[in-house]
Amino acid sequence: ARIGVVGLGYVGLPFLVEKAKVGFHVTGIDKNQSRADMVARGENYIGDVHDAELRDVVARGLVSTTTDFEKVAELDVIVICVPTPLDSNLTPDLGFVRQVTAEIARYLRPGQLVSLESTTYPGTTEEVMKPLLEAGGLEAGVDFFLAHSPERVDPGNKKFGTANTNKVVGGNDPASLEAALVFYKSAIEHVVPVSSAKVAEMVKVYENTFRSVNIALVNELAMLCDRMGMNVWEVLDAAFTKPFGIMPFYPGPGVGGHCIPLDPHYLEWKAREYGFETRFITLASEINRNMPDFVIQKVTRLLNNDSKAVKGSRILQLGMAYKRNIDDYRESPALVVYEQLLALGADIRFYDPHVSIVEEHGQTIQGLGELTIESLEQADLVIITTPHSNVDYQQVVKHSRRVLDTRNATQGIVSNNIVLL
Ligand code: SAJ
Repeated sequence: ARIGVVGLGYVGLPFLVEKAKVGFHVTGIDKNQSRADMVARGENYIGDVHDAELRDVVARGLVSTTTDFEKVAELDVIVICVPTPLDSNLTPDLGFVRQVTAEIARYLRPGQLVSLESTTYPGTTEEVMKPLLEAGGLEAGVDFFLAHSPERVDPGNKKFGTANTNKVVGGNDPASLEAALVFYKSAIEHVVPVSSAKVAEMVKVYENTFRSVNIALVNELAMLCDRMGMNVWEVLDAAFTKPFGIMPFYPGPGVGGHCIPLDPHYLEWKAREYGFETRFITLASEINRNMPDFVIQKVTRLLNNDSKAVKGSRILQLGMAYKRNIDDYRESPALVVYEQLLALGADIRFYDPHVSIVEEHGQTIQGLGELTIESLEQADLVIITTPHSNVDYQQVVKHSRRVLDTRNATQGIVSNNIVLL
């Protein structure tokens, strides 16, 4: 079968490599010419993809790329992995999904399978994709197959990748489900069929809502423990010794990435269409979005204790990526903390072993090229916002006047100049 993957990002490119690795010819379709060219040259730009694996499948002639949708006519399966952002008032923006689906519809032919992997509200495949794809007269489930299978990529996860993460699959109809199951089983160890595309869509937004709500719960606990003069990390470490009925979540400076802060609002929005006001989603988002402010409050208190104002204080921030051991700083709370301290007049610099430069709001923020003892000693305050594994926190604590650790990255290091979130 000839496979097409639309969207060569952190979901599409790993998927392309996994399918090519098991021998399929895969066509990567992306509107970004430079991405299409890089993939065609076997040049990787996604952290979770092994450079050598991409080079190998390209060298074996199993990969081609294009920015042009007319190649769709030559394919048997087309998988859509384009972003589903929110617009300014937390309303779903299916612009990319609609755009690529309309393009696919122009070249759709009998026998093809189209599968949407982007995270979206329950009903998208049936209410948005299907009409667009049937516009040319072909009928879903009869002339072509239509399915939804949510991506479960966890960027930076070394244990679970595309091939060994259970994959939920829902079809527009039984024939479509059957076709999708055959396709997904060809490169994924365990596939989980469900009764409709809508169920598959709901599964995914529930998964992300589950995370957002539980992260917000520990964030609220962190703020309460701060007020009560208790160590939330000690409370949580002890709570997670319970061998059943609980799972570890930890507080932090906020929730980043383009999934957890955003995807739950797709469900909130769709629920309103049914006259149902969800409450956890809004509440969790508010608490998580408030965490950078909470960090700023703690910074202000710490400097105040040393009779220093934020304005003019030298602050070194360790971590800009939205979570450990990756280079992605989209929606990163660390960036919010940095920008707020800068706005308060702090003399702030950042070091992140995975992020050397930040391009945001048309501005460029240059990070320190290396973490020197001098940069630690010069700082009035060092803030840890992303707990990357490849930073020597012993050295950080040893050479810093004071450390505000928002991620418990310094766990196990005994020192009286560490303050935890
Ligand atoms: N975070 C906390 N405390 C926690 C867990 C996470 O503050 O206990 C923060 C992280 O630092 C990060 C944000 O929340 O800023 C999101 O972290 P995440 O662990 O949910 O990771 P993502 O968003 O990169 O990927 C998640 C996937 N992660 C896991 O399941 C562990 C998974 O939910 C989805 O496959 C993916 O979103 C997606 O694409 O939807």
